[in-house]
Amino acid sequence: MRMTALAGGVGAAKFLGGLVRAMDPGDITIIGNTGDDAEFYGLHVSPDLDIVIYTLAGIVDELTGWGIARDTNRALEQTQRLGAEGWFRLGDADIGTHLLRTEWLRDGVLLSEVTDRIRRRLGVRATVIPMSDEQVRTKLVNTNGEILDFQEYFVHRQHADEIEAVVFAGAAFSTPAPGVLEAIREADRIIICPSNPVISIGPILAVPGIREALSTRREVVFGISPIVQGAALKGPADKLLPVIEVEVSAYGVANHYLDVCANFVLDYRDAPDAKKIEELGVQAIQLDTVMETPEVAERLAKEILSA
Ligand code: FO1
Repeated sequence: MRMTALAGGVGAAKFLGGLVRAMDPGDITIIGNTGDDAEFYGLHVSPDLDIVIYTLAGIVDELTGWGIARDTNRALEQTQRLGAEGWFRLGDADIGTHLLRTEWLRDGVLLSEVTDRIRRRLGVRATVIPMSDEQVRTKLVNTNGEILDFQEYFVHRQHADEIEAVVFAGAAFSTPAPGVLEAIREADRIIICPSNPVISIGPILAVPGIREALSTRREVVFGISPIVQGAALKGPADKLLPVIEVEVSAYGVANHYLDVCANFVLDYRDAPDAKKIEELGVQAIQLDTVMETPEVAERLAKEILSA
C-alpha cells in the first residue's frame, strides 16, 4: 500500500510515529510544510521538516516535540552573551543540521535534495519532500495591521496576537517540489495529518497544483481532525480557524477539506459531529485521535489503514 501524508509540525509527527510502526516506512511519502521556515543567525531552519525527520529518526526531544533530545545550548548561550535575544531555542546538535542545510542551499542544492540527504543520513526510511523548493512563508496580520513572520508570531509572541489574516507569501509563484504530484497521483491512500489546517496544511494546499491534484484523488484521502471537543490539542488552531471562517469543530474542518477529502477521522468524543459530516457526503470515522502515547498513535494509524 503506497501512502502519502501531508504533514505540519508536532501533531503530524506524533501520528507519523505511529504510522511507521503500522506499515512499511519505505511505502510512505511525506509532503512537509515549509511555510514556517525561517533564517536565524544566517541559518536556514525548516522546523516542520526537521520535526518529522527527527521524530521518525527517533532523536526528537519528546518533551517539546521539536529539536534534538538532550541537546545542549552552548552556542545559543554564547550568542546571548554577545547580545542576541535567543528566543528561538536552537540546540547545538540542531544547529549542525542548519549549518549543512544552509551550506548546501547556498551551493545551489534544492531544498528537496537537502531534505532527502538529511533524512537518509539519519536513517529515516520514509520519503520526506518539502511542499515546494521555492520560498513560501506564512505571515500573520494582527488586528493592529502588523505583518508578523511566522516564528515571531508563534514562538516569540507565543501566538497571543489577535490575527486578522494569514498570508502565504510567495505561494502564487511556487511550484510543487519534484515528486509531490507523483506522490499524490500514485498513492493508494492519502492522509491529511492532524496538523493546524490554517498554518500547517494551509501552506501546502496553497502551492498551485497540489489542491487540484488532491481533489482528483479525494475518494482515497483521509483527513484527521486536529480539533477535539471544540479545541486544538496543541497550538492556536482554535484561534486561527475563525480567521478563515471555519467553525472550530471536527465538522468545520471536514467541511473545510470537503473538496480534497472524502473520508474524515474525528474523535469518538465528537460523535454528534459524525452525522453532519456524513450529510456532507464524507465518510465519518470515529476513533481515538488523542495520541497521548505512541501506542495510541500506532492504533489510530492501524485503524485508518484498515478503514
Ligand atoms: N517552538 C517553540 O515554541 N519555541 C522554540 O524556541 C522553538 C525552537 C525550534 C527550533 C527548531 C525547530 O525545528 C523547531 C522549533 N520550535 C520551537 C517549534 C516550531 O516553532 C513550531 O513547532 C513549528 O514551526 C510549527 O509547527
